[in-house]
Amino acid sequence: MNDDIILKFTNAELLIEDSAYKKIEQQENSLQFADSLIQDVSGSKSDLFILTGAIVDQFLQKNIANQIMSNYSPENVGIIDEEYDSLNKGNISQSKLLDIPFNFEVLQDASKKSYTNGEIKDFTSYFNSRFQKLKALLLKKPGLRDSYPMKDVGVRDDVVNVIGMVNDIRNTKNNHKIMEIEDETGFITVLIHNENHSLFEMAESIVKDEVVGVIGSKKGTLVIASDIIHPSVPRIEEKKMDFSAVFISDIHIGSSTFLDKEFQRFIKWINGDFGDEEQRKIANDVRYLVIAGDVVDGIGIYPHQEEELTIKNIYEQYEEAARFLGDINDIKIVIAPGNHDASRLAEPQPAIPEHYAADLYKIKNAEFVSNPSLVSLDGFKTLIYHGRSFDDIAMTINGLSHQTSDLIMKELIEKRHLAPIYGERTPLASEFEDHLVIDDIPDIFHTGHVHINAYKKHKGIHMINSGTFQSQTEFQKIYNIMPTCAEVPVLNQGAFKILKFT
Ligand code: D5M
Ligand code: FE
Ligand code: ZN
Repeated sequence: MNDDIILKFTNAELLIEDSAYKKIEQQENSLQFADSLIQDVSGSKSDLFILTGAIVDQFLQKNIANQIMSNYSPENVGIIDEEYDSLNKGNISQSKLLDIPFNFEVLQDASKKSYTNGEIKDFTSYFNSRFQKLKALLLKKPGLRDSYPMKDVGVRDDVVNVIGMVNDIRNTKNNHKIMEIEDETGFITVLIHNENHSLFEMAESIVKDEVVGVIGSKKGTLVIASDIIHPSVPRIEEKKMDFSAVFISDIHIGSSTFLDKEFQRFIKWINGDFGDEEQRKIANDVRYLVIAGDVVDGIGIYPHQEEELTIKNIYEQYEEAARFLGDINDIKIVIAPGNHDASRLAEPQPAIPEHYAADLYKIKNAEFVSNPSLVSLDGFKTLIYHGRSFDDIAMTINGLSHQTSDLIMKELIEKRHLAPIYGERTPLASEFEDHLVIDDIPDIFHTGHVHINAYKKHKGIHMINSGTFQSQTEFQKIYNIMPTCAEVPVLNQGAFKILKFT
């Protein structure tokens, strides 16, 4: 690698992906090119820390477009437009329905962004990406603007002010908390005293591998925390919603506990053919149906699953799903995978592969996205995540459970990460970039997986967990999980409603 190029990006505090590096190196005057690229990305408002190949491409295209525009003259205007259009095609809404003006856009999708080559260095890159993204968010917090590298904690006399990833957090014998955090330069041990009641209570929900800011004072080799700061979100301005969107997940088609009749009723309702006048009125302005994973029950997901399957073939399960969803008229259907679907299990899960779900892909108004993904529904940014990490959070944080997924969602929003705990039940792919960081603040956060409805508005964000169309399974009986079946959350012109199909 050309060290001068790398140095420029290091100085600008930008990580650079291999593919981006190669593209830059190919440029005629690569160092100058690197300078103008750095200037361009530093001027943009986004929180960018990893320079991807795609960003270099965009920059290249923008430069070509600028050149074309600077050649503008009345005689060649037609050609300019044509060239300019073709340059910008990638950014245009991905709506397949040209006759109905859906304003649908996929804003973030990890399906085709897997850079993993299986080497250990990817694992380091993954954590580095997580750390850099979250650190940049924390650096914007007033209390952390003066934070400094951890290696300096030992040599400075002033207030400790650092940002680090949590290596470990545990209770001491005297019921204080000890937390070890690290950054690129070192690590420190932080004591959270139980007499600092509010801080101690807040620290109950800190988990391994999240990134926090710590303000405190030194006492020997320890740092006594006076404040711990999460990346968090500001209160968002709520927009006026003049349409309705329906949120479901965990349909589990193919399972003997799939609620066939109830799902049929739901499909009839969404088409305006079922329910009382009020319910039909709601159906009438539904423009979007979002499905947050576990469309089918899958095969080989848990031991002896075949005994609980009525459709024992994955292709046929998706064919059945297509028979139901194919009946839906004039509504855009956004489909993300869950842990029962035929996608890679490690998150981010790419969209359900067409190979397994050919008939679903034939539905003209269906869109397939990754888990997680961010889409825009007529301007409403919707973060879709199946919710596998809820198992880890419910197991780790006292007071949180599958029944309180709204509180779990709030924790994830405040931590700005969808699956902070590494190495428990949620398999995370060791990608170059951490796609589970919540970079962009959504208007709607939709999850599933726990099979229990929940709703809360947090700082203006609608947080919705959609229940299930599967009755209680043998597994859920053992864990005493009582699912909410066939009760469907709807954002009806901005108001949260639940429609029952039982
Ligand atoms: O998840 C169905 C339900 O089972 C949901 O409430 C989560 C719970 N579940 C699933 N896997 C686990 C593990 N490993 N531990 C605890 N609870 C779990 P589904 O994804 O539909 O199988
Ligand atoms: Fe499920
Ligand atoms: Zn699930």
